[in-house]
Amino acid sequence: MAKPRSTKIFGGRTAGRTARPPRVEFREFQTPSSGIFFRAGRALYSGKSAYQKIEVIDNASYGRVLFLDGLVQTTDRDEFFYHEMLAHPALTTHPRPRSLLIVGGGDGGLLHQVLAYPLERVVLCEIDPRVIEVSKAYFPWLGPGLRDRRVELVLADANIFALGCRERFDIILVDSSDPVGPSAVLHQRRFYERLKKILKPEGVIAAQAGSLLLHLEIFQRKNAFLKKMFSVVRFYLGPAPTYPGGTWCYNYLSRRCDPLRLRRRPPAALRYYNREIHEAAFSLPNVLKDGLNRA
Ligand code: AG3
Repeated sequence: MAKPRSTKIFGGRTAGRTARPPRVEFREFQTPSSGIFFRAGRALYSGKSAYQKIEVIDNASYGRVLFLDGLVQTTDRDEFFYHEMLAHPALTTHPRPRSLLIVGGGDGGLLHQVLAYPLERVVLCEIDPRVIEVSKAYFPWLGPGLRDRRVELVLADANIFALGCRERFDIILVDSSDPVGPSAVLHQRRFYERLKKILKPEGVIAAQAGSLLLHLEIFQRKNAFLKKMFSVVRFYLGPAPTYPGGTWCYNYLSRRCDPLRLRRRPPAALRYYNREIHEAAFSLPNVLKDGLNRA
């Protein structure tokens, strides 16, 4: 698939004919011929870091939207679907989670979810310091999370961090970007081998896997190598209204934990996740079941 990108279109059909200020459209091409757009004023932030293009806009319907290399990462309005589904299935099924590693997640949305549990230590491993700075300025979740005494921020490529890391974690959450493009390495066998080495024997990995509609072939390959590495390899699903295809897939990986044995209540006041959602999320539609069986 061609690399998606965001395009800004200055002006609109009414430009030049009315007194309205020019509007800007920020677009993600989710496929070469389709995508999503957000109208906004000028970007609140737009810059290029050593790793990627970073943009933050304010949209009347979705609030703050963060793009990395033109791909929507998070919006005020719908981030809870994704962040709750990446955090809570692992955290409610692990017998006694004390330490947790987040891979990526520099916007802080996932960090906010996990800090609601009585964890002792949380490491946030983000490659791009500029994502941290920009998110601190424009997303309210990040500042307090980073000031929490339990949190250590490591600015590093997770692939390299995992290789040299001597610590073992109870839970690892992979909040990467798409399985195609620059973050593809975070969906590959070598990376998972490294993660397995820094996971405690009874540990759980939950990882964002990609779009149900667009990444099926990648899931087939991933499932094949994961099955050789972990005795528990499950996919689960959740809504992601602003991501390609609208339904997002996650992996639950463990050597010992049963993803359907809930051991504790999730924090109060979540907006999507609950016990029934948890159980339902592991029921897979035929398109995914059949696709994975074929691999
Ligand atoms: N990480 C997953 C983003 C995937 C979105 N893909 C896309 N828009 N093509 C999100 C990071 C939020 N913490």
